[in-house]
Amino acid sequence: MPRPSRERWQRSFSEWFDWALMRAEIYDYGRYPVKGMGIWMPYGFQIRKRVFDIVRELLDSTGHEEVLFPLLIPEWMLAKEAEHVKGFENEVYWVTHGGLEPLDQKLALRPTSETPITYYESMWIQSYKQLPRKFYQVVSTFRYETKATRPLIRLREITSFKEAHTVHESFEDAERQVSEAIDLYRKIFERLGIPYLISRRPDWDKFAGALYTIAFDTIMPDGKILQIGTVHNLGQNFTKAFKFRIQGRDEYFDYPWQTSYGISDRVVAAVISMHGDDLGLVLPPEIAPVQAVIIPIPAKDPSVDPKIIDYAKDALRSLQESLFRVKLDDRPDVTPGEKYYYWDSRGVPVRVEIGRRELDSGTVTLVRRDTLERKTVRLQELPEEVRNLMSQIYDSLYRRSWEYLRQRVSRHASVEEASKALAERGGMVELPWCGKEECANKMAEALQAKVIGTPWPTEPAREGDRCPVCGSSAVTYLRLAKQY
Ligand code: 5CA
Ligand code: ZN
Repeated sequence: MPRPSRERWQRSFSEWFDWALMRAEIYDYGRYPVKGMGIWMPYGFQIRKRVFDIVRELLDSTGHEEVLFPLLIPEWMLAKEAEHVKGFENEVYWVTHGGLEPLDQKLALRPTSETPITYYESMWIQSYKQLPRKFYQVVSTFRYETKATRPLIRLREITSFKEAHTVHESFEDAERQVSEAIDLYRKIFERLGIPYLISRRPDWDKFAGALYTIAFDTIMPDGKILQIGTVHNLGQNFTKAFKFRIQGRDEYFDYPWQTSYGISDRVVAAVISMHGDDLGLVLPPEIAPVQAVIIPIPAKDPSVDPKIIDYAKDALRSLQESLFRVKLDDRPDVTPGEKYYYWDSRGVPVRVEIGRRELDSGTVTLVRRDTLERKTVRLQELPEEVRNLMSQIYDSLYRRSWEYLRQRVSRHASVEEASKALAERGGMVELPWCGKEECANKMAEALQAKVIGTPWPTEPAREGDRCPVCGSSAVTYLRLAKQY
C-alpha cells in the first residue's frame, strides 16, 4: 500500500484514515460482505482494550456497576416509549425467523438498551433507599445507518458501545448525574488527548425519548465535526412507559428519574485521527500496545552483532523491570529502516536504537515518535528517560490537539463571515441566535452545515447581539459545522 504524502493527508483525511487503519492492522474494514461491519485485528484490539480500560476504570470508581443484557429486544418492549421507538424505527434490524419458523414476536437487535434495562430496573428497585443506581455495559449495538458508513465512525454494528443507565429519586439528582457524566467524559477525553466542545443539542435533534441531550464533539483533521459522546437526561419518560414506580421519601409512590450516556468506537477513531501523521499512528503512551521498541542496528563488522543483541537484551530487561510494554525487534532478515517504518506506522511512542556506537559507549539512542527528535542517554538512565519522554509526548499531543481545535472555533456576527470561516478552515462557527428553530434551519441552509447546538454550560448572549436571520435579540449562540 502506498504511503500518502503529508499534503494528501491534510487534503484527504478520509483516505489517510483508511490507510492508517489497514497499515497499522487496526480494523479491517470494507471487505466483509455486510456493510458497516468490520474486524478488530490483534493490534487494533489492544488499542481498543486500553481505551475501554480507561472508561471502565473511571466508571467503576464512581459507583457504576457493569452488567450484560441480552442482544435481542422483543418488539413490544422496544415500542413501550413512543418517542423512542419512533426515533429508531428506520434504524432497527429485526430478527423475524428462528430456523424456518417465523417468530410470533419480532426481535430487535438492540440499537441501545434503555428499554430492557428500564424493564429490569422496575423489578429490581422498589424504593428511594436503593437509589441512585448506575449500570453500564460495553456491547455491540446495531443501527441500520443510512448515511454513508465509515470505519469506526459510522458503523452498523457498533462493536464498542458503552452505554450507561442510571436511576434517581428526583429530577435534581438526575441533573447531578448529568454533571457527573459530563465530568467523566471530560476525564476520558483528557486522558486520550482528544479535544472537545460540549453542546446542548437543539430540542428537535435530541436523543429519542430524552428531555435533553448534551453532546461532546471533536474536530477531525479535515475540519469536520465528529460527535464522540452524548449524555441524556431521560426525565421520567421511560419509567412512566414501563410503569416503574418507587416508594419516595414522602411515602408516596412515584416514577423515578433516569439518565443515559454513551460513547463508542468513535473514541478510538478520534484518538487515532487526532494525533496521527503521514507516517501513520502516533499513540498516547497510556494506550500504546507497545510503548517502546528496541531496534538493534547491525554493525559493519558482523562479529560484533551478537554483542549488540546481548546489549539490546539488557535494555529490554531494564525496561521490562520498570513495567513498560516493550518489544525487542530482532527479526534477522528485516532492515532497521523497514522496522522503523513498521513501528512508526503503529504509533509506538519511543524507539530505542542500539548499534555499535551505543554498545561501545554504554548508551542508547531514543527517538520520540511524535517529533522524531533523537537523544542519546546512558543505559542506566533508560527507564527514567523513557518515562520522561512518554510524559512529554502526552503533553505535546494534548497541547497540539487542543490548539488545533481552538483555532477552528470562532464566533461571527453574520452568516457571510461564518461561511467564510467554514470554507477556510472548517471547524465550528457560532452565531447569535434568537432561539427559533426556523432561524436555526435558515442558518444551517445558508452555511450548508448542521446545527450542532448551543454552548454548554448555557451562555447568555451579550447585550446587543442579534440573530442574523430575523434581527431579534439573541438569547444565546448557535453552533454550526459540517459533521460526520
Ligand atoms: N442510549 C443513549 C446513550 S448510551 C444513546 O444511544 N445515545 S446515542 O445514540 O447518542 O449514541 C451514543 C454515542 O454512540 C454517540 O454519541 C456516538 O458517539 C456513538 N454512535 C452513535 N451511532 C454510531 C454509529 N453508527 N457508529 C459509531 N458510533 C456511533
Ligand atoms: Zn431569529
